[in-house]
Amino acid sequence: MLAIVSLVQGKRSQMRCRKCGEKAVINMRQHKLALCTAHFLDWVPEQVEHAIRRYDMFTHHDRLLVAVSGGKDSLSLWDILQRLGYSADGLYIGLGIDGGVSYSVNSFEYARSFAQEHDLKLHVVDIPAEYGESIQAIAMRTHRGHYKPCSVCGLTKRHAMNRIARQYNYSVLLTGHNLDDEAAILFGNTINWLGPYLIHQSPVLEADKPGLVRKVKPLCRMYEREMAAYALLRGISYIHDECPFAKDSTSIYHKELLNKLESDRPGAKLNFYLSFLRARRDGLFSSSIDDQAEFLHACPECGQPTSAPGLCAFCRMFVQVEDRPDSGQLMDHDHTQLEK
Ligand code: Q46
Ligand code: ZN
Ligand code: ZN
Repeated sequence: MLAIVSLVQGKRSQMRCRKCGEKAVINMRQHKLALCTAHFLDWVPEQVEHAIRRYDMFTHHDRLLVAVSGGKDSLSLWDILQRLGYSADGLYIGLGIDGGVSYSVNSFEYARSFAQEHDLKLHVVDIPAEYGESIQAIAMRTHRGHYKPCSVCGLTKRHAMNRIARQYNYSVLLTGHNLDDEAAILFGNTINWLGPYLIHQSPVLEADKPGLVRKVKPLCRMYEREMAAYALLRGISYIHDECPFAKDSTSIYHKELLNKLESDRPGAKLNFYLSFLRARRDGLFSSSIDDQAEFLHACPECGQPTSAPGLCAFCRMFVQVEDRPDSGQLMDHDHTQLEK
């Protein structure tokens, strides 16, 4: 409970729930809203439902697949979906990451336990078992990412998510990206003026090309701090260790910068992201630079859609031999190169 108390900012002892007057457990300065445990646990699903409807993400008739990593965001999202009455299955992708903390082994255990406790279906893709190599080994062999396997990891996860969603006829794939993730991605894309990535950053990535599954981010308006409080207050067990390769990453540095801004100006992160979505909706980012995404064809090896000539970027990793220059700059079909 100490961790929750520390989430309350400002005049801690006097903070009262705006809805019932009981002692508040969290103060969200960005919303000028303090809430007690019960009202906070009601408020979070209401916010998520609002985002689902606001961005037309899915309905109760869709077949939903949630990508779960064993972390607080994706497990909380799965929990919220149950509470909102959506039925959703899970997908865990084992990457074979150890990093001295048995990261993949432990994160799988949290995802598996959650599914078991709630009697939910969990698909598991074990990359080392299926492809014979961990993502670290692939990164070393192909020289993608200069000993940091994030480029290989992102490509592998996107490939596996789309493959399983298609194979089992899910209509929507959900990820647990929260507002802090989205704001950090947006910040990175903006300071580098990565036009194609800006065009495609959205709470919803439409399945607008054959072979692509619709992807949505129902937590895109939820602060990371709110999701941490939700997981703790709901008693959700999740992996607290970050992936060992997340350390010193650019996206964490961008998150820290945005948190400094947020602490001086509560709501700055949300405003940055929502203003971007409004500008994007109003056509500020022209689609004329989006030509690369127009010509998708089925990869001859795996059948997944790709804009690369010949094999898709994922399959190319397995025919790639030593000293090939880094091909990580090739754009994947969903333009999420900078995402986690
Ligand atoms: S899991 Fe994969 Fe992240 Fe680890 S290897 Fe990098 S991209 S940091 S979200
Ligand atoms: Zn209350
Ligand atoms: Zn392929």
